[in-house]
Amino acid sequence: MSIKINPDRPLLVGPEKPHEPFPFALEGTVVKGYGRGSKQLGIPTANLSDEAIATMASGLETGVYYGWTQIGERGSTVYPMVMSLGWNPYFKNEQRSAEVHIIHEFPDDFYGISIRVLVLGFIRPEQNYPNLDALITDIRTDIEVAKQSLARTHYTELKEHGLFA
Ligand code: ADP
Ligand code: RBF
Ligand code: MG
Repeated sequence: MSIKINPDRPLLVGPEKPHEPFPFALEGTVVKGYGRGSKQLGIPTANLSDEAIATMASGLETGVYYGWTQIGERGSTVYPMVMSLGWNPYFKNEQRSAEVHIIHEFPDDFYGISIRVLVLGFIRPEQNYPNLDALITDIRTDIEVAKQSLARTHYTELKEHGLFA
């Protein structure tokens, strides 16, 4: 597993304060995906149910986003996240998917649980890659982008958004 990040990419992405269509809120359920997130990439992704994908398809382009997320009960801990919305060209998926990597280590899986996502910024379009290592390097970089970009005041304060209360 590679832990490289791409030194040529900026780590601060988006304006000082989120603006339309952000913050973009969605709720759904964690469903079974294709079973290759954690195994192949070392980056597990909570795949969202079709209703949540439909909500987003109406308001967001495909691509990679950052924001905050919460699983299970309202009022519980809010974590930073990166989300891929799209067709996963590297794996040649035929259906649109939305996958959230929560930037936190969990001891167990949480399939079937409710998930709330507040999308705050666009990072980049989806890309195809020559190999898996290149994909992982870009996802590792996305995680750094999310951490740095969310550390700004107008992003941090949105952890208290009504979606999570
Ligand atoms: P699948 O293809 O079924 O989505 P993954 O390999 O992508 O399988 O693993 C995703 C599952 O791992 C999630 O549904 C969740 O239950 C669990 N998981 C554990 N830690 C995390 C995390 N930090 N972010 C997202 N999912 C996690
Ligand atoms: N898949 C792609 O084919 N191209 C991408 O650019 C891409 N970017 C991603 C960015 C993030 C932050 C995450 C979590 C996933 C991304 N994926 C991308 C999806 C990846 O292929 C997916 O996690 C695997 O299909 C495993 O489920
Ligand atoms: Mg997954």
